[in-house]
Amino acid sequence: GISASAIAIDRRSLSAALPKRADDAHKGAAGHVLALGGDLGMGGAIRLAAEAALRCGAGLVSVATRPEHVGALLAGRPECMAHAVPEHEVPPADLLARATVLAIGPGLGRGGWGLSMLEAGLSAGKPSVLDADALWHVAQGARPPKRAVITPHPGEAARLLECSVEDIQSDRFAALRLLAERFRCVVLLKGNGSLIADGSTQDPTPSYVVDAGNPGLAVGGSGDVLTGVIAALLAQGLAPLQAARIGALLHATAGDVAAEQGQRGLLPSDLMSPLRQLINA
Ligand code: NPW
Ligand code: AMP
Ligand code: MG
Repeated sequence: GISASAIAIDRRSLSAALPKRADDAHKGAAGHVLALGGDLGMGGAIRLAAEAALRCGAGLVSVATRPEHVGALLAGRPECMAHAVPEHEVPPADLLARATVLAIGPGLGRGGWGLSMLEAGLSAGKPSVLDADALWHVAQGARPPKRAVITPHPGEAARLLECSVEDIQSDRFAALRLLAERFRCVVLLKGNGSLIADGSTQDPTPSYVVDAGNPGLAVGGSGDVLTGVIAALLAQGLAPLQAARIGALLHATAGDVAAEQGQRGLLPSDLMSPLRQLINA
């Protein structure tokens, strides 16, 4: 079961979260993140996730998205590999097979294109981060795979538990516990004081509260960056609970660094440079 109190984690937990890179490291050793999402009108969300994965040290990052978004994605971030997935198609099996980790959901959309992208991703059986519209489809009955991290904001948590946002926010620990019990995976309940718990084990496990972050992070695209951060940590070998804990802490702390220039007007893109500094600290 999940305990009712939580262990507070702050930026001191970041030091040595990741081992130093071996001198003879190569890109294949740092994992391959495949990000699935970016339906029409939301191509930026999947680009933010992909870029965050690169800035957090993933060796390779591929994106499968709408054909309409491939040009802009590559123009803005040529380090990504981009694969066009037209309507009524799914990412090719060999692309899914090559990935170490999947990040599914940023800008995925709630239509058939997004659902079949999600189903193809789930069938790959890889460690996965499910966020945003992937969680919309989970609320409709899709099941998170083994070794999944789900990252609902309070609105998504309410949809997953079929209750109101007020119900979630009035007892966030209870919501965390219910999500962990229902979905049997690692849950990160986002917000002011993000909470993390592991529902994949029956053993008593502590939950964690992130003692960092600020309301400057309340801006579209912020959560999409977090998805990429956690995926990069999974790709570099952290277990799902560790990846969620360290990822949430990195993201919130990067938000605090970025907010030194003001909370209003903070852009999710501003998190990239602090993320890089903090993950190497
Ligand atoms: P309200 O009504 O605003 O008060 P959705 P989404 C509630 C993509 N994006 N505390 C909120 O409440 C995402 O990746 C693309 C309390 C509302 O009811 C997704 O794929 C961007 N309530 C897609 O858009 C940038 C909260 O939840 C509902 C809450 C939809 O994602 C933006 C909203 O949630 C965006 O990331 C909180 N902290 N947070 C891009 N540049 O391409 C939310 N709510 O309906 O799941 O919509 O989060 O905008
Ligand atoms: P999303 O709603 O998916 O874009 O995710 C928003 C991200 O910003 C999550 O990581 C939240 O924890 C963070 N965030 C949003 N509002 C706040 C706040 N008031 N204080 C701290 N973190 C926040
Ligand atoms: Mg989001």
